[in-house]
Parts: sequence; C-alpha cells; structure tokens
Amino acid sequence: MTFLYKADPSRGQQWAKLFAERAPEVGFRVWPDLGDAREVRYLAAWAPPEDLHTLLPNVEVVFSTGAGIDQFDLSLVPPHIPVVRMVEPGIVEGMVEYVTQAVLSLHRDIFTYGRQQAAHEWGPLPVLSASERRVGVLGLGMLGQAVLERLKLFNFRCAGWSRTPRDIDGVECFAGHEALAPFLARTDVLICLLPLTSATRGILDKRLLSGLPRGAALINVGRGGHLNQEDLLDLLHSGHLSQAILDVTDPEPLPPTHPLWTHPCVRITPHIASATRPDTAVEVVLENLRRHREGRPMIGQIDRGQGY
Ligand code: NDP
Ligand code: OXD
Repeated sequence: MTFLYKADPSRGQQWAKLFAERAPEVGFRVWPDLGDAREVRYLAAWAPPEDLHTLLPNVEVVFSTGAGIDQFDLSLVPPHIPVVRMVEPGIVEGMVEYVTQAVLSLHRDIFTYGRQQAAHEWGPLPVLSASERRVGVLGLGMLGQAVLERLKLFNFRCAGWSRTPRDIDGVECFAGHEALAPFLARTDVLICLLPLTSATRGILDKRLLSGLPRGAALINVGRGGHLNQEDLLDLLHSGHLSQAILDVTDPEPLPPTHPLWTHPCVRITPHIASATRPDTAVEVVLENLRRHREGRPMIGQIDRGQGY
C-alpha cells in the first residue's frame, strides 16, 4: 500500500520523514517516483494528475495538500473516490496570524504612516478604539471562525457571512444572499475567506464592494479569482475603498506591469498567508487513513456538489 505525495518536493521530503517516523508500515513516495503505480491507494496533491484514473487505477482517497480545493479539476477524480481537503491546526494558526496583523495594521493606520514617511511627513491621526472598528469576514468556516475568535479578543466589532446560518458567540452572523447588503453596510474592514466555487468566483466586484461604507478596506486571503481587480482599482481611485491587502491575485504572480503592484494603497504578499504544516498535517492525514480503513467519515471530506 503506497501513499503518493505530489506537491512541492522539498515539503514532500518532510512528509516522507514524518511518515517514516509515525507510520513506517505505509509506503511513502514523492512524485514522480511512483514505484508500482498499482500499489498507490492514497494520493496527496496540490492538483491531481490529468490521467489520475489510468495512472493510479487503485487510488481510494485523494487529499488536497491545501485547505482550498479549487485548484482541483474534480471531473478528473472519479465520483466514488472521496476528496479530502486539509483541515489541520497549522494552517489555521498561520491564517490567524496573517489576518490579525493585517487588521491591526489597518486599524492603526500603518499604511497611511508608511505613505507619510515616504513624504517625510509627521502627521498623527486620531486613534479609534477597536470596539468602534467593524470587521466582517466572508466565510465562516474553519479559517473565518478562527480569525474571528482572535479578533474578538481585541474587542473589534465582529461579523461574518456564510451560505447557511451560523451561530457564533460574540459574532453577528449573516447568511445567504439577502443578508449580504446589511452585512456589508456595517463592515469597515472586509476579509474574504470564502472558498472559490462557481457561486463565489468574482464575488468581490464593484457591486459588492460598493455596499461597504466609504473608506472601508479589503483583505483578500481567499483566492485571486474572488476579486475583480479592475473594479478594485476603480474603487480605490474614487476613494470608496481606502486600502487593499491582497495575499492572492489572478494570475499569481501578476504581470510585471500590472497597476496593482505599484498602487500606493495596495499591499501584496505572494500567497503566503498560511500553508499546511507537515508536522501537524501528517497527524490529521494518518487519522484520516484510520477513519477510511474503518469506514468512518474523514476530517475535511468535501461536498462535491457545493465544490468545497
Ligand atoms: P471552509 O470550507 O471551512 O469554509 C468556507 C466558508 O465559506 C463556510 O462558512 C461557507 O458557508 C462559506 N461559503 C461557501 N460558499 C458560500 C457562498 N456561496 N455564499 C456564502 N458563504 C459561502 O473553508 P476554510 O475556512 O477552510 O478556507 C477558506 C478558503 O481560504 C479556502 O477555500 C482557500 O481558498 C483559502 N485559503 C487561503 C490560504 C492563503 O494562504 N491565502 C490558505 C488556506 C486557505 P457554510 O458555513 O454555510 O458552509
Ligand atoms: C490553501 C492555500 O488552500 O495554501 O491551503 O492557499
């Protein structure tokens, strides 16, 4: 029985070491070293090979090495094979850190002070208390909820929006299309932590972002495909939005001449908000292998109908 890893090879070596320590009975291989392809029962991939079915005829479970699965072409994975995304504490910790620093930087006007410094200006701004700052998260799943739990500790006014209703202590919860307008109207800092699906592609467009109060800021840590980048530029130009922090873009990286690179009110990071951490992820994957063998539901198994 082989577990095949098909993603960043250096991380694959870390996974191989952890498997050797914690599950020596499982044969572990890093792509493109398949060994006997008929022996491969489990595949962990950022994106599965196009010829998955013929190449690995006996694969039983496909794991995404990321929390998102939009990079998967699900039509290549036969319907009887469960697809499992990465639901593991390391990826949550990284996202909580990233979003917390982004919200605090916006809250304490760090980007404005950066522009002032570049112009050799000394101009203190009034400090708003966190309880006066309204933060809103699109997506109340594993990551959205964890981020809000941390932001609550600073006393930010927290809200979130999801597809189905949620009830989270200390968070004003909104659900469904009709609730989007009131959610946006009360949001000064909007954080996108949605999965990219046919229902959410391009959701951050002029129409949605115009529903935010004037001067609001955007943090996109979902996927580049959520955001209409031209609309963002227009809204920054008109002053409707004050600042955008983008960890994800479309494409990645942006072309060298793309105006977002040099916009004074845009901060770009290269899709590093969070990543799967092999030491914590391997524990969850091994638990899932046990669950699969025992016919129990696996942690992070996706609903193909919803696409997440
Ligand atoms: P989850 O699947 O746990 O949560 C998704 C949330 O989005 C749920 O609350 C869900 O609603 C909501 N949602 C989905 N579709 C809709 C819709 N059409 N309308 C309204 N709400 C919707 O995902 P995670 O929290 O684990 O991850 C979110 C995304 O973060 C990933 O898919 C990935 O794209 C991104 N990511 C980015 C990283 C980075 O480094 N930048 C790292 C890791 C992840 P409901 O609760 O009703 O199901
Ligand atoms: C993920 C990512 O989805 O790294 O895990 O973006």
